[in-house]
Amino acid sequence: MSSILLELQQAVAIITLHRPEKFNSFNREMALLLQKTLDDCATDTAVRCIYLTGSGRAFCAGQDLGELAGENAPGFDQILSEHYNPIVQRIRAIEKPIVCAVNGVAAGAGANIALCGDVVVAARSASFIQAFSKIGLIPDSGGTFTLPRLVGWQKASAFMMLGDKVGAEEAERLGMLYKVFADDAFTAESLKIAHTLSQLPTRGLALTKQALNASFGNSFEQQLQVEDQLQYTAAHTQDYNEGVQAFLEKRTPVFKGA
Ligand code: LHQ
Repeated sequence: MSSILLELQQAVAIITLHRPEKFNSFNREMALLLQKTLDDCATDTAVRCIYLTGSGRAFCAGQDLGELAGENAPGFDQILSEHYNPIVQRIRAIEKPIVCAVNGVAAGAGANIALCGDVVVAARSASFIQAFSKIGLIPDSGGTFTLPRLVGWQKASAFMMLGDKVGAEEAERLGMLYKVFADDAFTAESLKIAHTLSQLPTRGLALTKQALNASFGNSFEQQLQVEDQLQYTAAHTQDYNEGVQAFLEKRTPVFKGA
C-alpha cells in the first residue's frame, strides 16, 4: 500500500501520511510522494482545501531513522534540499488553505511540517517534540523560523534544546496551534474546518496567505504596500462580487473559488 493516501471529499483533499508501523516517519519515497501529491492538489481545480493528517497513533515522527542506517540511505546533502525543504515550501506556497490535523505525536521534521500549516489543529492526546537535539541534529523543516514566531524566542529555544514533549493543550495555550479537539471528535471537527475553508473565497484566502508569508520579512510600510497590491487583486475576483452582492441581498453567498 502507498505511504501517502489521497481522498477527495467534496472540495477537500485529504492527504494521509501512511506508514503507521513507523509512526508515519519519512523515507525518501514518502517524502517525494508527498511533494507530488501536494502538487497534484495544487493544480486540481476541484480541490479548494488540503487536509494533512497521519494514520494510526502518530501524525509523523520525522525522518525514518532506520532508513539512514540502511544501504540505500539518502545522503545528508539530499535530505533537506530534496525531501523536507520542498515539502514546507509547498505548504507555504500553495494557493489554497492547508489544514494540518495533528492526530497524534508529531516529532522532528513531522512537528515542523505540521506547524507551517495555515490552520493547525490537534487531538487532545497529540504532542509536539523537537526531537532533533536528542540525536545531535538541529531543528529543520523551517522550525527555527516558525516556532519562535509562534511561541516566542525563549520557549522555542528551550523546546529545541531540551526536546520537551509539548502536549496539545499547552501547544494551544502557547499559540502553536488553532484549536484542540477531544480525541473521539477530532476527525469530524477538524474536517469540518477544512470543509468550511473549502467553501470560502479561495483566491482571497490564497492572497491572505501570500500577505502573511510576506509579513515576516517586511517593515510596516512595506507590508502596507503588499496589502494594497493584494487587495486590488482580491477586489477583482468573482467571489468578491458575490460576497458583496449576497450581503446586500441578505442571502448566503455561494463562492466559486475564482
Ligand atoms: C520510528 C520513528 C522514526 C523510524 C518512531 N524512525 N521508526 C533531518 C536531517 C537529516 C537526517 C535526519 O532527519 C532529519 C529530520 C528529522 O526528522 S530528525 C528527527 C527524527 N525523529 C526522531 O528522532 C523521533 C524518533 N522517535 C521518537 O522519539 C519516538 O518514537 C516518539 C517520541 C515519536 C514516539 O514515542 P512512543 O510513543 O514511545 O513510540 P515508540 O518509540 O515506541 O515508536 C513506535 C514505533 O514507531 C516503534 O516501532 P516498533 O517496531 O518498535 O514498534 C518505533 O521504532 C517507530 N518509530 N519514530 N523516526
